[in-house]
Amino acid sequence: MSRMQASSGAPGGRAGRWISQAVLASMAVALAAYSTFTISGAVLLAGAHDESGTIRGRVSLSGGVRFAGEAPAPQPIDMAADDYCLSAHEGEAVLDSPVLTDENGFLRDVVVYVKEGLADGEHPAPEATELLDQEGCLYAPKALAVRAGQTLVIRNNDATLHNVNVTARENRGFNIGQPIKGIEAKRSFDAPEIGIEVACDIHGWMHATISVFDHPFFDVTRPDGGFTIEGLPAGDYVIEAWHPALGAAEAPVTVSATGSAEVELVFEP
Ligand SMILES: [Cu+2]
Repeated sequence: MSRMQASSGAPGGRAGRWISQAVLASMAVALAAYSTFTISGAVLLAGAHDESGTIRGRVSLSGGVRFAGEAPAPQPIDMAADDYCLSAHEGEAVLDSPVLTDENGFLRDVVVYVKEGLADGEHPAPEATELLDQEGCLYAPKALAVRAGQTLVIRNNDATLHNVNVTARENRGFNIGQPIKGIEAKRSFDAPEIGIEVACDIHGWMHATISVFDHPFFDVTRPDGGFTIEGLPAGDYVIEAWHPALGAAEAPVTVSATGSAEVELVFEP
């Protein structure tokens, strides 16, 4: 864990603060719900539950709904350097910003993960692959999270040349050219690392990050800033939110088995 802690706050390095934590669904609520239709009792009740808790939350800039437009306004990307990229977005402006929020200040593309409190244990990488796509001369997603050892497919879905220049600190970086539409490369990362940088040297606006975890307890925020981390044993944890331009913010969370803890993480510009 120490390696992850050391690397997580490094780029940007600014600490945020946590605002509130409320444990919502308690055992009492769950039991009350079951009592209305449970006749045969304990067996049904035990079988109906997955004995693990969930952390749900949102990540925002300056406190979500109290947001007053602190994020820089997204600017149009100038794709004039490549006719293919221009034609891929004919008639539309492609807007981008290092910090993307919705109208209420909730942040997308933030990596949220359990930083402290997990019991020691092996979590073998899943068979399922993850995809980093290049389409319309943009990365999709801009923030990707994978498991250590998991196969990452990197695909060029454009009829133009991209190169994929990956700069890592704890893992081996690489730089590959992908000249043909539909071409795929497979790679994996061995060590946990937050915020591995991905860039295309041909199209200077193309940037993404890959974060690598040796456990499954992480998520990347949706456009509404929301995230969900499921399957946690009951216990006390520290979760951290990391964003390449904003740094890290953390919060303590208590999770009850079969319960759901609600957290809001806030970055202050
Ligand atoms: Cu490119």
